[in-house]
Amino acid sequence: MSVRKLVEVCFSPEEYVYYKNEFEIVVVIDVLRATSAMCTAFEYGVKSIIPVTSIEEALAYKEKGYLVGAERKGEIVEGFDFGNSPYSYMNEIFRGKEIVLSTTNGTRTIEQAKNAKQVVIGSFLNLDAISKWLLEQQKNVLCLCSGWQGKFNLEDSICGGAIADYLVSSGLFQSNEDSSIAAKYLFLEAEKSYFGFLKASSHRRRLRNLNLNEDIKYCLTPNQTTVIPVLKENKLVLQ
Ligand code: 3SL
Repeated sequence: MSVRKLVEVCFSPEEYVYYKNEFEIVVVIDVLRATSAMCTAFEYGVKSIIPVTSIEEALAYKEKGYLVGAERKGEIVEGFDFGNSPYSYMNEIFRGKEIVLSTTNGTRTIEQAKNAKQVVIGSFLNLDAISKWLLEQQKNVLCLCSGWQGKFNLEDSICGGAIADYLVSSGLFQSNEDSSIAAKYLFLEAEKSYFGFLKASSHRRRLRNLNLNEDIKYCLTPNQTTVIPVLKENKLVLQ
């Protein structure tokens, strides 16, 4: 009998320390909105994205002439070209370009995971594509949720639960951790309407207060792209 691979869901980057080393592939998830924005950027022709954690690093790239996005607490940081709205990447100016992005949680999570054998970007937007690709790889997978400033969030956990459920349903993967079981039940409850299920969630509220309801709807609509961004030499590129 062949041994099944592992798929687990880690609820926040702060807990990553308890999981690292066991997993060959880490899927970084920040549904609202960093990893959704990244998937959209690749769908619209961006060549690569350099994720950076600090505003200072982002500024240094800007001074070198790069197109640079920076977001903090949902808003574009003053002086930068764009933030985290997927809609801002639906623009021909990005085609073929290497761009730079710094966000509140998403790029920080990528930084934490960067020493894993493989880091890939997941969201609802590329849910089927990434789930099928992970199944083909036959490696241990960790879905690493970005959460919000170290805390649990619903949307990333549900997306992690969706990926884990797909892999476990194949019979070729298993989950052992309670976080993964909880994520799966959240996903099963939420999948009828992610938008409805997340109505009261903290980040939906935060973004709604910034008039970003359209971004939320877009980010919660699965399978709008088949891109699989991967981290290679500290840059995200297409798989
Ligand atoms: O935290 C992040 O990386 C962002 O996705 C947050 S926001 O959606 O831009 O508010």
